[in-house]
Amino acid sequence: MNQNYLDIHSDVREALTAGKPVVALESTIISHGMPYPQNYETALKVEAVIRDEGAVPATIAVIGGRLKAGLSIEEIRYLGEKGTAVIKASRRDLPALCARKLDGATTVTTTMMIAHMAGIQVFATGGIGGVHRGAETTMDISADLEELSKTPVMVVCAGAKSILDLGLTLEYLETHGVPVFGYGTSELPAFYTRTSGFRVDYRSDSPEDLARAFLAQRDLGIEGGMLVTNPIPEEYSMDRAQIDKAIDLALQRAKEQGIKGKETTPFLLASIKEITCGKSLESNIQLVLNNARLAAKVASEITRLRG
Ligand code: PSU
Ligand code: MN
Repeated sequence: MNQNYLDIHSDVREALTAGKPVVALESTIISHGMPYPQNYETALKVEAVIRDEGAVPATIAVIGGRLKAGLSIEEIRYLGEKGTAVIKASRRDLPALCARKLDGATTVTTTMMIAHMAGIQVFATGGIGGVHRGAETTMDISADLEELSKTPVMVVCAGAKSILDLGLTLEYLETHGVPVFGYGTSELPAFYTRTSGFRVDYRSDSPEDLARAFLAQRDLGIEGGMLVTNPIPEEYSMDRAQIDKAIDLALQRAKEQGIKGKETTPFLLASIKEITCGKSLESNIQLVLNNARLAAKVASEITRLRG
């Protein structure tokens, strides 16, 4: 049984039992997505934003082989300090981590899995993984896309970075039946920028509309989740030419250094941060807070409509 491996934090358990809104958060963004101490500070700020909206945050990770839905402040600090020394845990990593009682930072994939085991339906993050550029030869496609097609969790993100092939990522999601919504936009946001030139399936202008779509997906018995893409606030969005240049340089470095497999995404993210002299970090923090706010609103609508 899942439950033999799962620890649900008491605040999260109480909220779920009382039918109150809960928002899941991932931990790879803490360990691999940002440097210490900004990662730890941001993780706490994101939780605070969710509480301000009247929902309960559940940061998810694997600690000592236990699947954790909801972490203490000490556990968040521990993951932040340990950083990239924590194993980046995707679906294929859970068996070994649980059996060997190891720590793991959950990606979008494993955060969705553990959220679902705990009974949490809404999850906020920064960016999702997708189809990498050149995937026609490398076959590097993030497990996040497969998980979205299997697990009934709504993922609120700021789109995907153009380290990926955004067109192929949308094609993959279409094939696997994952609905992609744009919040206040018809265009897929590209993380640091509000636009990408690619269209989403549906524009949505309210948390209630998103909640209704999610509930309809459940009522229809359609497996899988949905992707809500929320553009970075205008004042924090970055200059496209600057970010494109940084991405090209990062991709070139990865190629030169022969970076492969699970190292690819963290390597590219860290290189972009270095190339933009940390400018991208503030944008990254702000878009995560923005997504957490929206996710809490949608989670509240889901509980209201269901209640
Ligand atoms: N993209 C980002 N920031 C991130 C990630 C992706 O802009 O932090 C992380 C997420 O945890 C995501 C994972 O689920 O990387 C995808 O990794 P991969 O491409 O190896 O599947
Ligand atoms: Mn990959």
